[in-house]
Amino acid sequence: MTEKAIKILVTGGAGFIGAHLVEALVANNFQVTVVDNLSSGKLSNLEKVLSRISFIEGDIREQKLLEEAARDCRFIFHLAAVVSVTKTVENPLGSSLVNELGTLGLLEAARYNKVHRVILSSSSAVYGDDPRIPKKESMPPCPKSPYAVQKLVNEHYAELYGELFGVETVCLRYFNVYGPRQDPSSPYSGVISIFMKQAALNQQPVIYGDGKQTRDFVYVEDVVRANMLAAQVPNAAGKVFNIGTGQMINISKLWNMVAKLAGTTAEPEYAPERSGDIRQSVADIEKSNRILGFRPRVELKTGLASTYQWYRERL
Ligand code: UD2
Repeated sequence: MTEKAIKILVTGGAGFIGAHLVEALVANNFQVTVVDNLSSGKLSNLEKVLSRISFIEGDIREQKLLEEAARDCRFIFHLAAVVSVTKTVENPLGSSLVNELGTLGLLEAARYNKVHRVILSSSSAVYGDDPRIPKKESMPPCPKSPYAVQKLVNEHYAELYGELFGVETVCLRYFNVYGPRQDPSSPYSGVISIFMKQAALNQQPVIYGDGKQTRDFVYVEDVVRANMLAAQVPNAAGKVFNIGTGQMINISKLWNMVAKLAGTTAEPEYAPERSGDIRQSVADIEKSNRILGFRPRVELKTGLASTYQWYRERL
């Protein structure tokens, strides 16, 4: 992707993942428009590229705004969403207006503007608590939260827009994404961002449950590359892909790695397991490897080190 002046719309471009993607697109000389209502994203995430993009502070529930923002765009990367599972449980209707109807509006804007391809951010949440691992795209979805239902509905709409209207779509099911700029401020923030903050401040972390639950942590730069591949690879259209590393680590071991990096001896406090917590999660990345050519490049140790450096400079 090195052509000049191709127009690209990124919704949620001021968010943690979105801003990394925008930086990569700008570095490749694309003409980028960002739509973000700054409800969870921050303008400071875009500070390095703000003078080189068009930034629209706006909401994906505004159809006219989407239709204008998508004008002449060849690609749309759709990352805007209510990203907190808890918030969608507290407010299923309100979150659905953003996560479901907002996405439908975006697909309409893509259809209306004859956008070549839309890349949608989905989630491993669609697998729910099916205990089988690794998670394969062919497994029946088992959504256990409004968030997961909303993401799954989007996947269905995406496929349908390809079939009915010829709008190419690709859905990426992210596993646990981490890296610089992830906001550690809520208890439901990504565990790595929380551990980083606690380690840097020499605070005691809380581990929910026995710490033996596992996750597949994927570095944000690898997620950005997955998005770029999803835009480029011809036969990715109409498909859903897991984006993880295929490796899992348990939460106690994760804390040990972070503590070692930070040189802290703080011992975790163990608290009761969170309700609805999934025991084991790891992606099967055979399909994304085979079709997208996706191979995660950043090992956990390396990704944690660069993430920790970022937090240490800021805390
Ligand atoms: C991830 C996604 C969520 C959804 C879900 C689908 C993130 C941030 N969240 O939730 O959006 O897609 O997967 O299954 O990627 N933990 C601790 N101590 C802490 C914080 C967390 O022990 O201070 C544990 C937590 O109980 C869980 C694990 O760490 O077992 C990971 O927690 P998380 O909130 O980072 O992500 P997860 O997998 O629950």
